[in-house]
Amino acid sequence: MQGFFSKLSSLFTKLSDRTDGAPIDRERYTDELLSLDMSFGIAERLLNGKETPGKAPVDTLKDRMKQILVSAPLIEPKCGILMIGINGSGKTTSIAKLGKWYVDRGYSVIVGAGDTYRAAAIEQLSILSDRVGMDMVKAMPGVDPASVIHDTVMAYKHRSKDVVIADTAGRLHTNVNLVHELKKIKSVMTKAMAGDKMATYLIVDATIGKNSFQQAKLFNENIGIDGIIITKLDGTAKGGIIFTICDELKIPVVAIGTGESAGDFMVFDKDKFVEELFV
Ligand SMILES: Nc1nc2c(ncn2[C@@H]2O[C@H](COP(=O)(O)OP(=O)(O)OP(=O)(O)O)[C@@H](O)[C@H]2O)c(=O)[nH]1
Ligand SMILES: [Mg+2]
Repeated sequence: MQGFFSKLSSLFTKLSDRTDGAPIDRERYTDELLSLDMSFGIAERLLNGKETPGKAPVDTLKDRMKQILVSAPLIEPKCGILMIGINGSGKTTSIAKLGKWYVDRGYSVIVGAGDTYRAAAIEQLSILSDRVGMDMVKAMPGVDPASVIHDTVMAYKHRSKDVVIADTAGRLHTNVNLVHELKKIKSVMTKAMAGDKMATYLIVDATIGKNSFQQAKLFNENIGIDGIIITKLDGTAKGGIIFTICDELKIPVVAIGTGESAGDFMVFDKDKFVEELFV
């Protein structure tokens, strides 16, 4: 298990190494889980409750973890992906990671520079797209982002690409005008996809912790979210936040970002994740 989950992992490994069948020292482990950003409620639910007769306490614990976590596979080509989130959450960087994931599997990807507020945002996406080997559609700063995304989807169709990913400008979930703009982008994109599958992914910065819940709730109510990408897990060393995000939001986590490079990316599968925590 990678560094940022190593503390969580060594804690659970300690538990699974116990062969004496004695009850888990709940107080001690609750404290340890809290120190890794897990909420008190979740730590309690994981460690308390009846043991299942005939089942090792550690297996019961694994079952409980799998019940709390929510995951889903990334959307399969041919498809469109709309990336949304607050400023600096990691949307543009995650486009490079996601794009690389598809390109590495032989799919062709085109991205749309839907953050038309800043010239630097268009430039950033352009550099990342070149590096990963993705086509890009862009317009001058200030152009209506919905029209850029519309043109990007048209190019996806004409060039027979497998995946189209739309970047958007960061925005606060509480900014009514900007959330309205996002709604328009989504509806224009959905229409342009003309029946091809589409997913909206919310990019959540793990280092923000609990502040991300209200964000996600409002974005989900207003825009609709199909999956979450949790970024900057390398900056926390406290993987417990994944449990809290899943439990609060009940929206599947599809992938996690673990660094600034395009390769620092893992798809998220809750069953594998739990098993690996105990290795
Ligand atoms: N350590 C680390 N840094 C990350 C990760 N993902 C993104 N970053 C960094 O976070 C900063 C913001 O990333 P962007 O991808 O530009 O974020 P954004 O959501 O597109 O930002 P806006 O377009 O301004 O809203 C950059 O410095 C990225 O390198 C990650 O998984 N780990
Ligand atoms: Mg950006």
